[in-house]
Amino acid sequence: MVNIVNGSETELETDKNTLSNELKIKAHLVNPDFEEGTNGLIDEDVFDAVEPPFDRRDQTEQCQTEQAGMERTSPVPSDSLTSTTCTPMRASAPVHRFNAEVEEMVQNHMTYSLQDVGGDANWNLLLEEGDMKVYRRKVEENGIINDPVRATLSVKGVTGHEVCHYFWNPNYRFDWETTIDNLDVIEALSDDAFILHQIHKRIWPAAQRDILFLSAMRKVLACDENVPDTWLVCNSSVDHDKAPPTAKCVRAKINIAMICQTLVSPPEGDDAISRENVQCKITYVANVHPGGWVPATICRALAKREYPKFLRRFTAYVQEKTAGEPILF
Ligand code: B8X
Repeated sequence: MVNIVNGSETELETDKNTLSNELKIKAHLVNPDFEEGTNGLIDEDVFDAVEPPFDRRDQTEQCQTEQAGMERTSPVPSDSLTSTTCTPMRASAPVHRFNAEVEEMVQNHMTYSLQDVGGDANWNLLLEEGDMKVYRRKVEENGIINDPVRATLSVKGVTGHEVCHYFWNPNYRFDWETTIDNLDVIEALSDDAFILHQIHKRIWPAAQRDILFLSAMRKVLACDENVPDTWLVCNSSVDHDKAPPTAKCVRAKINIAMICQTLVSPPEGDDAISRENVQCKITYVANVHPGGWVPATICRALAKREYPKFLRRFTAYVQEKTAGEPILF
């Protein structure tokens, strides 16, 4: 298990063998968006317009992974839309104890998450920027906001395999993820699945959140030669004895997928395929249950601001990392 804190660089040793490729996870530099004492992600005017802060914890309070009682949780249910997408099972896959859950999640995302929600009155278009569209469906359960978010966008010059590689591999997390304080690799399940613990930066006035999740990358072969293969990463909450919930963080629950299909336009004449001929069609779906009450206005303002910001930053990062590199299909 690796505990990543600011300023240190560590190598990952796992309970099983050392990972096939060593992971040196760089420390997260302090991010100017999160100067201590400011209200972080939400503008003052948004905050002033909502209920008085309901959580008066000291803003300097950090949450640590401490031994505490385990509680059984299950992943936040994925959004249920019907689809006729072909979903062949994977040809061969490293087997681990969560394999069945991963296969079920992959099937669900391939069946439901790729459906276009643009014409669905239940989904509100939050933002349209170029070809990026971010939709949200309003869901409130027992007074707690649990809005599914769905985004579609195309990224020029990169493949679905490359997008999933940089999204899944924790080695790169601090390069593009600006909303986390801490990242632990709890267990390496196989060469395409980890269990990770992330402590997210506090979103004042809400209590600090952490998430414990299975992160698995998969390639789903298309069953029709006219349909591209799909690469996807599923991040879904699990329990693990080594990272029980603590009193100092509210444990949010996630069911998130980055689903990618590579589109290739034929190169001129006999030219080899270059990055000018490829683009990645992304469908990003996020179900985040905050784990406890957060003012609806804060939750919704946060999602409206943070998901587009994350998608812009992350996709630009992949373009930058792959520029000039051989194409990974
Ligand atoms: C989002 C929110 C909160 C997350 C977790 C979150 C966690 C994205 C995971 O796509 S990811 O799997 C990338 C790995 O980090 C992932 C977002 C707070 C709940 C009260 C906790 C909500 C605040 C929203 C948000 N925050 C950051 C980025 C996007 C959206």
